[in-house]
This record gives sequence, structure tokens and C-alpha cells, in this order.
Amino acid sequence: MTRLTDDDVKNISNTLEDVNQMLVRTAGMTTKQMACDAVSIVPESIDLDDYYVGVVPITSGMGVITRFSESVADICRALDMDAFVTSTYDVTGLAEALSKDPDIVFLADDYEFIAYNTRARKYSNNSFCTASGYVAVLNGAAKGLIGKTVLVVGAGRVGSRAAGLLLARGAKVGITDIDTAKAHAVAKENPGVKVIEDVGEAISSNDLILNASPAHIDSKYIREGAIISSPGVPHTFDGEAYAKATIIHDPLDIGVAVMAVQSASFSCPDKRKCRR
Ligand code: 2YC
Repeated sequence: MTRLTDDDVKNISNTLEDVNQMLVRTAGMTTKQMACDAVSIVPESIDLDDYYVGVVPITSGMGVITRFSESVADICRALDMDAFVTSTYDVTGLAEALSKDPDIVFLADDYEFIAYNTRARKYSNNSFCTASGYVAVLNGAAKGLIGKTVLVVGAGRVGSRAAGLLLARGAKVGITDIDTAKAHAVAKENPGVKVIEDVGEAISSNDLILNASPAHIDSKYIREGAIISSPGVPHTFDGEAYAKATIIHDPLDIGVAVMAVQSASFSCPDKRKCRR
């Protein structure tokens, strides 16, 4: 799984409003509306300020990413949740968080990133929520996906989940990956998804793209007026790409906002009200 760097994370806290404005401008929805749409929650039916959230820094594997936990807490605060970061790490940090009786605990090692709801005893995971958030954004930016063709670039944890979510929203889905076996596995899992072998040709013949790949996409393949919903890190689109297409990206905010709303919805007081 691609891992964020200190550099990717260092400015997140002070660009949350920029991301919010970018989502309003490109997809016609705020960060909160996007997160609710991503998990079929009616925004008015859930009071996110009722939720108390703990974030625990985890030192395993490649260790803590500077400001990763603080960024997660700030993303939750921007959704009106009350959030704290523990002063200790790992199991000690989890014990510290639980001693404050939070509704939700966020924890991430190098392989899994979850938001555990302590009341419902259920957790959200970052791969599904990132896929779901970027599909909601593409749906907003494209003003609906029914009957439209979408190319998914990258058949990893996010791209594979995005393919199924796009089908569920009525899109025709093509998927491409440098490892064609991974693309074929997604097509097998999601009947109706088409495998595309030539990524350059695929990108130059698609207006709607969900880019869940760490690979660089050369601007020359990008169509004028294309919409690229792009969770992929590292994010390497250049000025020429931005001049031709609507490109939507942020390194953490969209995925975490969906995790926070989905996890909160697990213990929403009135289940009926919470579902669209
Ligand atoms: O600071 C910490 O607690 C670290 N253990 C966090 C490691 C996160 C590793 N995962 C990632 O960088 C990517 C993110 C894009 C979100 C999911 N995986």
C-alpha cells in the first residue's frame, strides 16, 4: 500500500478549507456533504458534534508519520467532531484513548487504517472510504454517472473497491493496471467491468477517470475537459494536466472524512433516519 510521507502530510491541517472550497467548486458539495453522500447518510440526520474521537499514533513498521494523527484529528474537527490525539503510542495510546470513553478511535499502521466505533463495535477502513469518497466526488463533478463510462486506473485496494462502487452508481466501468492479472481479478469480482490493456489509449479515450494508481500519467494522454478523481499518491499531475482537465485530489482529507461519517453512522441514534 502506498504510504504518505511527512511532506505529503505537513500542510493538511491548514488546507482543509481549500479542499472544502475545491469540492464545492468542482463537485457541488462540501466535504461533509461528500462524506455523507459517499456512505448514503442524510447530512441532517446525524449530529457529528455529538461524537468524541480519539486518534492514536502507531509506531510499528515504518513508524509515525509527522502530523499524521494531528491531521486526522483536524479533519474530524472540521466536521464539528470533538477530537484528541493521545500523548502516548500503540497499546499505551489505545488505553489512554479508551480511558476518555471516545465514540470513535482512529489507528493506522503501515497496512490498515481504521476508525473503530466503540458503541457499535464496528470499524470503517480507509481503503473502502477513500474509494467511496472519490466515487462520490466524480459523481458530483460529472453530474451523475448513470450510463456513463468511467476508466479506473489502478486495481489496488482503492481502485478495486471503486470499480464496484461505480457499477453500483450505474456507470460502465473499464479498469487498467500495469499488472493485468490484478485488473482481471477485479473484473472477475465485479461482472460488467471491462479490462483495458493499453493505459495510454484508455486515458486518451475517456472523459471520466478515477485514478487510484501511484504511477505518473503523462498530460499528453489527458483529454480536454476530462474529469479526473484522483486518490492516487504520489500525486504527480502537472500544470498542463490541470489546464486541460478538472483534477480532484487531496492526500488524506476525503478518505478520513468518509471514515469519520461512516463510523459515526454505525452508532447513529435513529438508524432509519440515518439511511438515505
Ligand atoms: O503516524 C502513524 O500513526 C503512522 N503509523 C501512520 C501510517 C499510515 C500509513 N498509511 C498511509 O500512509 C496511507 C494513507 C494514504 C492512508 C492509508 N494509507
